[in-house]
Amino acid sequence: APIGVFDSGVGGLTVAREIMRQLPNENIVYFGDTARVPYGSKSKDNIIRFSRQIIRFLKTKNVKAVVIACNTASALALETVQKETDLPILGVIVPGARAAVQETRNNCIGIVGTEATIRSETYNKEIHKLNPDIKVIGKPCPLFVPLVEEGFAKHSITKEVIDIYLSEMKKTDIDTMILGCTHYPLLRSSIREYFGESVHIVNPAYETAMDLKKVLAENGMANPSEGEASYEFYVSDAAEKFTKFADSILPYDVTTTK
Ligand code: DGN
Repeated sequence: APIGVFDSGVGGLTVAREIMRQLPNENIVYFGDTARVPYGSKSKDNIIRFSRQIIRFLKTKNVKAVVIACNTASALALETVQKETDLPILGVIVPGARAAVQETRNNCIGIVGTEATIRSETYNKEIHKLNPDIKVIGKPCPLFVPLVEEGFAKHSITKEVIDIYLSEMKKTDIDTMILGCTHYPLLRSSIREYFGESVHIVNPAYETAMDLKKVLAENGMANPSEGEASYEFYVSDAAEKFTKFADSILPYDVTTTK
C-alpha cells in the first residue's frame, strides 16, 4: 500500500521528495489542492474541512499512512483529523519542532511560515512541550510562496523580500531557524546566506521523512520489496502548472491527474 501525501498545492513536493530519498521502497500517492491554494490565508474550519476531504480521497487509494506535508494544515487540522482517522497521520510541525529543540544551543529559535501557521503558534506549543524555556520568534513571510511558484527563488527581488521580512529577526539572538512552510526549503540557500553560518536551518520535510520511516517500522508497515517505487500525482486544478513545477524539483518526469 502507498503513503498518502497531501498539500495545499505544489509545495508539499519538497516533502514528497524527502520521502522518495529516505524511503526509496515506498509508493506515494500525492494530492495537491491547487484549486484552493493558498491555505495560509484561510480559516481553521475550512482547513479542517479540506483536510478531511483529501484524507477521504487518499483512503480510496488504499493508503497505509498519511503525511500532511502542508505546514498550515499541520498547524490547524492535524489534531482533529488524527482523532477521526484509523491510519497513522503525521504532520510536519512535530518533527520540525523537535529537530530545532535538539539543535539550538542558546534556546532561541526563529520560525518563518504562512500567516495562519505563525498565528496558530503551533510550532511554539510543540517547542514548549519539549522545553518551556526556549524563546521562539515567529515571522509570517507570505510573499515567499508566490516568489517560489513563479520561479524567482534565485532572483534578486527575492533577496530583497528576504531582507524586508527578516531584518528584525536577524538582529535577534536566534541560532536556529525553522523553515515552517513547504516552499521555503527552495529558498534555503538564500536564507542561509542572509543569516550566515551561525544560524542552523531546520527543514521539517527531512525530519518528517525520518519520522515516517520510524512509524512504518514500528507498525510493521514498511515495504520490504526493493523495486521501482510508483508515484501518483493528483491535483484539484491546473495540472499543467503542477507538472511543470514538479518536473523542476523532482528528478524525473511527472504525470498529473486532475
Ligand atoms: N503549503 C503551505 C504551507 O506549508 O503552509 C504553503 C502554501 C499555502 O497554502 N499558502
